[in-house]
Amino acid sequence: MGDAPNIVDTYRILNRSTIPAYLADIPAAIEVLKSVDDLIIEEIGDGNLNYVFKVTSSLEPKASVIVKQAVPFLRMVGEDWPLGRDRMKYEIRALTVYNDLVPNLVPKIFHADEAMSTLVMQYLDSHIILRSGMIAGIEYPNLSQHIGLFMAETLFKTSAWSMDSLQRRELMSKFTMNSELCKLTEDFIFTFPYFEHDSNYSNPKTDTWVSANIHSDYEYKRDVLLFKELFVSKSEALLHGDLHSGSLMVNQEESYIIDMEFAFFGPISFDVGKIISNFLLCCTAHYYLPGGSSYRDWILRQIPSLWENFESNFLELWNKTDNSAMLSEGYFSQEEISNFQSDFMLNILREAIGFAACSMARRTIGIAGVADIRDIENLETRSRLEITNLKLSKVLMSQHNSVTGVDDLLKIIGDFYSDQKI
Ligand code: ADP
Ligand code: SR1
Ligand code: MG
Repeated sequence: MGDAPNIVDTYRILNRSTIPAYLADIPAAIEVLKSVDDLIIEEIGDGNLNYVFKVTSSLEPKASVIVKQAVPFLRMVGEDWPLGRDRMKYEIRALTVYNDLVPNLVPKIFHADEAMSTLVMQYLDSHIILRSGMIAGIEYPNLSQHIGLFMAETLFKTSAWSMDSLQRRELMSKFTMNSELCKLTEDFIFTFPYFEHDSNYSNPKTDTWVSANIHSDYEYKRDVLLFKELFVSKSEALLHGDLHSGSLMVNQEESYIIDMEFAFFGPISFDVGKIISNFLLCCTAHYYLPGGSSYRDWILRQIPSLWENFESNFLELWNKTDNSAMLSEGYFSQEEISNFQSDFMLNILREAIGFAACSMARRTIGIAGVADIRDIENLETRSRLEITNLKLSKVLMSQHNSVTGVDDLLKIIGDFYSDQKI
């Protein structure tokens, strides 16, 4: 028998003292920072899972890079909740795919280190997290166009409608083991919020309503279970997997998508539904936040706009594709394909509405809330908005299958808000 391979685990948790030496060996980072002497290093992570450092040159105060590292636990809970570091492997792989497909919509990679679970990337210097911008009531003129384009390019081009069968299965194999993060989604979006669970959030004013109207509503919970099944079983395209307003960094001209560690092959509608739900959560919040009706109207206009941008770009890409795992020249006529496409897109919309309903419920009842609502100090006000979001979740869930287009969705939402005394 030969010697066992000498496998050395090089992983160590980085901190402000060790980052300069780590970056010293990374030419692309040195090119930005010029030197690793006297770096200004701040931990700026506000996410739920990882550590994110902004590293700035003392020679050029405008030159910064981001160092993002996964640690072997869930940041928002602490070391008591172990979580494998593999998530960074999938973030690196997905960001690499996105840099090929949509280079203007994602940060550039300077260094990707699976062994250290670390990504060194472009610092987005004039952008803020979309959630903060929306809480502040800022309108972004190009946002829905960028989100629609991002979803169309990434979801179509990693689907069987676009890719060759063998290449696609090879790409899928690089994401199938993102098991722990898929499990987090299965638990925290589709399971724990729908019964009494220790991890759930509690607002005494909301809890009674939840137990009478969510935990005791069999039909609603059955529909959630059907969406859980869809999430678990439909491997349609490479998803971002966590496309909410905390995963976009924006300014008036540009939008960047970050934080793709939940990437896996799942149902296209999951990404679409998640982003729609985050617009709705913020819309409800602006019944209390100062944006008022004019900002709520702006938010609601973004939903058809992002859908239409997604749909038109997705179909344009499809119509340029003759051969793929699913398509062969001569197989279907253009008219037949057009009919098929209409049904296909409608099905994505309906599924997206169901996923949006689940996402609204989990952000209200589950551990990981949204600042739009959870940062409201007055528990009574917060509860009113929470119950509004849960009622909207139920309306969306019960009506998702009757929708025949995005205008119907908008009407359901508009009618819902006008019936409420918020
Ligand atoms: P997590 O995986 O823990 O959710 P995120 O990827 O969402 O972490 O990053 C946390 C925060 O770090 C973001 O909300 C943002 O403020 C900041 N951040 C992340 N990536 C960048 C970047 N490329 N440029 C500037 N800031 C960033
Ligand atoms: C414990 S669940 C943490 C959540 O944060 C991420 O942003 C995902 O949405 C995940 O579900
Ligand atoms: Mg994250």
